[in-house]
Amino acid sequence: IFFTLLACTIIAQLNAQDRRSNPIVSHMFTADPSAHVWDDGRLYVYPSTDNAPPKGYKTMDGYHVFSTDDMITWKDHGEILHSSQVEWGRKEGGFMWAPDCAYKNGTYYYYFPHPSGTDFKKTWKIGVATSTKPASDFKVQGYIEGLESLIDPCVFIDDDGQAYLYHGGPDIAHAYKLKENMMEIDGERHIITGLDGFREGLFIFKRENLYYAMYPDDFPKYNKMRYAVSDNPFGPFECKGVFLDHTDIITMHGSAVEFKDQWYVFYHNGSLSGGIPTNRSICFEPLEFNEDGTINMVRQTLG
Ligand code: FUB
Repeated sequence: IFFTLLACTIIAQLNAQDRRSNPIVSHMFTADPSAHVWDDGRLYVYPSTDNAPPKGYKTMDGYHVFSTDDMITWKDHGEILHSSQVEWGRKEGGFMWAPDCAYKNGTYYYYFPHPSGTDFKKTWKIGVATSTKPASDFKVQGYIEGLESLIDPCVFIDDDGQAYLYHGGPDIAHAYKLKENMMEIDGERHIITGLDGFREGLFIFKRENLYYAMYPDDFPKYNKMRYAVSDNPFGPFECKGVFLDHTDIITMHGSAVEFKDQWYVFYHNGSLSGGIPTNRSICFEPLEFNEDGTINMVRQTLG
């Protein structure tokens, strides 16, 4: 009986792995996945939305949220924010690029890059919307004052409760402490060093007292995902190299999270559109760490 039960358990686990498939969203185009596990025990992914062709990065106009409790079945919570709701945003809309979400003291803080003027290169702001729920009822509160015009926010909260804001791209990353209100920077700017070949899309996580910075590099034509480590959230970081090879499109952007005792990396590719760079799709793979904290090369799966 014991061996029969063991065999059934192993087969059930293998089936669960077989039933997971990439990309995880197939009814629309999604990109830049930022994954988090909240207190309700579900894993939430906050991506950006790509439009159907021939539209491009300029017309990315709203955000959906997806969640799961088994890494197999994904729920689309619908659109949670649209550029038309951003009063301070550029009047032409669009440019709702890679977001992130953080949770503190009963509030979910949703951070999104968006330009405030027609000259999108010089007017990027990091907007903040808040809600008491992880996937609905977000209201835009404004933007974080005092930042340079950079994209791709990431908010990391350390074990002591201190929140850090990172943003960056192209080619430079800045970091700040955030005040308790999660909407104002606290203290001086730190330029993050050691991110060899940094392009954009910085994501910070912590595992066993080591801070990991994962980021798309500037590898020509097709960006790859590299990582760097530090014992301080402001760095300096030490680059450890590529752990996720390039996909079929130029951009790379993602996140890493632990869920039910397994680490995962989220990223995007062009598998649903046949490699159209502005019609991306979010995927995930298991992430394996070695005893010394290094990350094994990730095997990308499709279908
Ligand atoms: O999705 C729009 C932009 O493309 C993101 O902000 C970048 O990280 C890149 O993925």
